[in-house]
Amino acid sequence: MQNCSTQFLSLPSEILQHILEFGTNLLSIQQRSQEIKIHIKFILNFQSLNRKISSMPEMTIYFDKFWWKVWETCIGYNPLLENEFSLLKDEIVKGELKRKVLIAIFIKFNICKQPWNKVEETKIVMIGAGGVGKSSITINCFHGHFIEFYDPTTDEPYRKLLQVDNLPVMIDVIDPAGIEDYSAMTDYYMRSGDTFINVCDVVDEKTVEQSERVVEQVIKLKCREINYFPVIFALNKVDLLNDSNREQVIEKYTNLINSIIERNQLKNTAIFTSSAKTGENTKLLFEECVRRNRYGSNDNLTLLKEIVKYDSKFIEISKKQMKKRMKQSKNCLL
Ligand SMILES: Nc1nc2c(ncn2[C@@H]2O[C@H](COP(=O)(O)OP(=O)(O)OP(=O)(O)O)[C@@H](O)[C@H]2O)c(=O)[nH]1
Ligand SMILES: [Mg+2]
Repeated sequence: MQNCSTQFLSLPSEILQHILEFGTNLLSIQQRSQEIKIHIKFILNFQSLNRKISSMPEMTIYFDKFWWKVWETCIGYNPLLENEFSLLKDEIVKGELKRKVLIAIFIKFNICKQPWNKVEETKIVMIGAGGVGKSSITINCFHGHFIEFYDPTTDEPYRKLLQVDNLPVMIDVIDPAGIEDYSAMTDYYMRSGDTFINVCDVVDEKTVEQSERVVEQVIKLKCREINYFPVIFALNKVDLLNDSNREQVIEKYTNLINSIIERNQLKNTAIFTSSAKTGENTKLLFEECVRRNRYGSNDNLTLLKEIVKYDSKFIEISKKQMKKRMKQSKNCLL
């Protein structure tokens, strides 16, 4: 039997090109949805027309790699859930990876009505006490300037197309009033938000403590089994700290926030310093929301689990039915 690399090299050059291009040029391919479709169609046709080559053990390794890449690119793989994904991957590689990936693509893009070329969207809700700088951070990111005077907000929406890691994403930012003025509308925004920027004021310790109340409210409203929705903490107004105490204050508040994260079992969080006045990290906060939302959602893991569970059952039933039919046809006297 030929070894793996010889097998690989003996593949027709078109198929080699499709496998290699798909694997090496992921980012740009993600932006060109039409090309993914072409790669998938090509490999799919090749596998069904050249069953003999495709079913060689060495070849199935390459094709499994290809189909897993399709999964990661089109459906979504969360590096934070690496262990759970690799367990499932082992399970589905044994039972027709291609079939399961195609089912997932079908469900995701046909049933969920999310076309390939739809621009990704993330809804971000600014949360925190009044006067901590929620509006200032948003204005700084959206318009690039800073407003000195304080004008308490009444629910402001913002919408902007960003490029995060070379991929376009439409962000919708809701900037409600501070926790002191929360209303039924704020509950509505919190429920519908994908990601939260929880802002604290580094010159006002009580706002760091208050941020836990906001977290508790979000948890209550989201009502998830696991608190996987991203919460990005912003230690804002760091421009007001002087060099002598900056490190100390930041460390103290980071510890406080870490204990809030632990107590409330938040699973997808990050802590950043920020300043709406100097622009420090304001854009990064929104970008991190997109990244966390993009890679951190465990919906895809749930989808994969369901497919593994139900498709394996379905395959078992069809095999039994097939055996029964074969038996019946053997008994047939015609
Ligand atoms: N020095 C400094 N001042 C800031 C910063 N961010 C906000 N401020 C000031 O803090 C005050 C309150 O800022 P806002 O952005 O209105 O605060 P908010 O959280 O939106 O307040 P509410 O809408 O009432 O909940 C304003 O006077 C801002 O100029 C910052 O990073 N540095
Ligand atoms: Mg505001």
